Amino acid sequence: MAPMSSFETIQTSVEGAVATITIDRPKALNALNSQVLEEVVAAAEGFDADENIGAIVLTGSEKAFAAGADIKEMQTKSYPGIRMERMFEDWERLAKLETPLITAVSGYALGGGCEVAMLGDILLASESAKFGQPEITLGIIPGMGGTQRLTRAVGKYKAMDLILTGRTMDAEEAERSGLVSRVLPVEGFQKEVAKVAQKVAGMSQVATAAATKMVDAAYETTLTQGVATERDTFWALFATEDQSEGMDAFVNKRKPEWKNS
Ligand code: DAK
Repeated sequence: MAPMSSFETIQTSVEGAVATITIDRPKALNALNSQVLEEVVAAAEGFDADENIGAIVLTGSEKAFAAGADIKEMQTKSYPGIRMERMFEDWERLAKLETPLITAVSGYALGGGCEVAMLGDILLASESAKFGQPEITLGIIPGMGGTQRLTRAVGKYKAMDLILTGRTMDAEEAERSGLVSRVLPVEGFQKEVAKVAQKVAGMSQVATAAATKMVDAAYETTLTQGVATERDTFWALFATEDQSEGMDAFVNKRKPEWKNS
């Protein structure tokens, strides 16, 4: 990956086993252009490959996680050019990370911003978060999974309401609808996010990778097949050192020391 210091649209930091990627285009409310995509994916995949990292946080500023794809960059695109360059297809790579990805939204998460937030495994929102898919107001539709992931998260009728009217919903409605994992106070938001991330990063990485894979499988398989695969994966974890360590630590009333193997 490009050296971390050469990133221009994001900032990265590491605290213990938690890596944080912060989208940083304040003048455009963190609108997602091609450079943001390249840098976020490069940083996330770099952290994913780093065995010292147990959780990745993707966040923005207090005012905006991201106000959508960069409309000024998209404005002059035409078909088939947009298709041939496979614009924005690579955002999907975030859904394939093995390391748990926590998306932390304060302020606007609109259009592509909402879709990127939904690529995470855990979605944390500050009380100021505003979610929406306003593409319809631009004469287009969501194109990075909004019609699919939002519908799976909140159901057909709430998704249609948001996608057909372009309205935004606040954090409280988003939590009630099943879009967000937790709503946290605006003050100290990033600190609380870090606590959740540290908690996840403190687990066996073999177990977290298996858990995220299996929960994601719930969207792709039938119940019978999903439950069968879960059981196989569960059995397979009994071949890991971390299963022995976790259970021994419980029985002997001590903290486990994960080997991630
Ligand atoms: N793109 C470019 N610039 C943006 C932007 C955006 N999405 N959102 C905000 N900005 C810029 C504004 O133009 C303004 O820049 P200057 O005029 O100062 O140069 C600056 O950020 C501050 O914005 P405002 O002055 O508008 O700030 P306000 O607080 O008044 O309003 C707002 C905040 C978030 C309500 C407003 O900025 C807004 O409505 N923004 C647009 C929201 C939106 O429509 N988002 C959806 C974009 S469409 C694809 C897949 C998916 C997509 C695209 C392609 N492919 C597979 C190819 C996704 C599409 C989208 O996300």
